[in-house]
Amino acid sequence: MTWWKKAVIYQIYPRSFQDSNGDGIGDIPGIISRLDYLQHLGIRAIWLCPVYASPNDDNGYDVSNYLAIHPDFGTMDDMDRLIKEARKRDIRIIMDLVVNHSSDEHQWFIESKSSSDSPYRDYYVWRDPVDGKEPNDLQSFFGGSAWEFDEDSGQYYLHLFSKKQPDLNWENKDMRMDTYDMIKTWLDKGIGGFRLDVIDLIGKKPDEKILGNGPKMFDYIEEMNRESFGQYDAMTVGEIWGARPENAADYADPNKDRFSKVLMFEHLTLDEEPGKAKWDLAELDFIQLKKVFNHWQTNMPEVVWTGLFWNNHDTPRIVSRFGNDGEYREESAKMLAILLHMMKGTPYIYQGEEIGMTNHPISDISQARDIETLNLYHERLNQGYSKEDIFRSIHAKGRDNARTPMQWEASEQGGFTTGSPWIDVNENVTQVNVESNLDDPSSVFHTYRKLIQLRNEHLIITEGDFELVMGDHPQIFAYERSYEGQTWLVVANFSDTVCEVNFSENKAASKVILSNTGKTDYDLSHVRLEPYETFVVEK
Ligand code: ISL
Ligand code: CA
Repeated sequence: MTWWKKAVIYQIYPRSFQDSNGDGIGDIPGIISRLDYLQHLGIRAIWLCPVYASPNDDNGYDVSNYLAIHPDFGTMDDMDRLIKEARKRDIRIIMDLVVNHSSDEHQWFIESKSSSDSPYRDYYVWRDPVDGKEPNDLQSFFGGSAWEFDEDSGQYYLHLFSKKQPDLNWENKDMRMDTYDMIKTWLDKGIGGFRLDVIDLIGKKPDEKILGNGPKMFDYIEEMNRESFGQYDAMTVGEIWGARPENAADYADPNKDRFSKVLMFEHLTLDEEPGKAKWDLAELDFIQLKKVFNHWQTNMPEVVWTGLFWNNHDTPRIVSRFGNDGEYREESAKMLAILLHMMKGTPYIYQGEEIGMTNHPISDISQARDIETLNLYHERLNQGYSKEDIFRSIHAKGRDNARTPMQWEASEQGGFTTGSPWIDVNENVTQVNVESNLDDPSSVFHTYRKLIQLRNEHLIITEGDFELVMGDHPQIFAYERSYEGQTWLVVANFSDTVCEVNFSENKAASKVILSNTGKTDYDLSHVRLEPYETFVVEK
């Protein structure tokens, strides 16, 4: 079996993981110093968010040199050391590849902008004005027009994200070949693969307002595979919000030489008003949540592998979002862990999730760091929204929630830095931290660790069939996995009230594999579940 089918992957947001030199910014030496911790947890790969040279308009997702390390994070020697030290612990480094756009400070863009005759002009998307205005009304994902005017040449360039993130023109063959060379340089260093940022946008046709899944996207992905990572033992995973079981094989059929797997995003779109922005909050539809997981688990084509996750650096903390970050923080964090890690696919853990870190509601906009949140705040103020409304959205969905420093110990800066951190540490660091999790065998951390061990030991988790149970129940999330005559039943009370259920089987469970209460026997004909109580039994 390919290594990444059994593996659990850990995502690191380097600015917020571990500072080693007191400047308040997490760095690569800091990550190296925590590799033993990650090995103890049991993960087999790290997805490392961007550490490349960058003016940090979007915290590294605006790359000014793909082959240089940002001095905030260290040096290329530090990076080589990280790759080597991780390998010693059987951990691979998955780099974040941001090639839909670069920074406007990348040499290519500087050349491109310098003259309409530059050989690099066509590396980006330039268009003439229409009636003295933007070529069309395409909007940037971070607000405002996606077109920025350049006085010198009298043309506009496209930026689907901030204006400091000009979109690369994938129709240009030289640009593509330069990009493949860069990819190979990284693979030659011994990294384990790539997570490809917004890769569904590279086939865009801005004149026709086609963004995701443009007509040539699959040609580019195939070419990229053939010309770069396909020549290596590399795991590749695309960030494709629109992937569904129906089209997943287009992205990740191993016979088609595209990506290794697709990430599941659909479950993270269920608490917003359909067709509106993520900021337009709606109550989670629990029945729909179960339906969506069921659909992915049962209708995914046999050859396609799924990446499973609850949260990342762009989304709220899952315990605050779908769990309960007050009275039942630990119970619900463990419930969410068990539900996801007992499914088929490769689970990703976002840093801090393994200790049940929560959202961090800010009280003043001066505490915000993220460009998306800052733009939203000003845009909605101008549109007449009340501050109260805007903060409600930011508290629920702002990306800084996930970007507060990792909470290592119960001190003021949580062991993250000896200096002053670039973004505030969550005040709950005194209760929520790694140190206390390690000491307590029933902690959230130890639940994650146990789940990883189980995945290593039992093929039923990676290979077994999935069947949703009690799909219409308003509180219970339950499913069965079965493999070679064996059946495991996973049952969770996805609510903060006690719940009683009877499974038709008229017998006590034979064996408890795991529970978030420490209880070791359940009578399936009559189960009483405390809030968020969750267990896995072999039937
Ligand atoms: O965070 C989001 C919220 O509204 C997403 O829409 C996000 O912009 C989208 O998932 C793309 O994300 C990726 O590319 C962005 C970068 O800001 C994100 O951090 C990255 O994960 C641009 O490179
Ligand atoms: Ca530092």
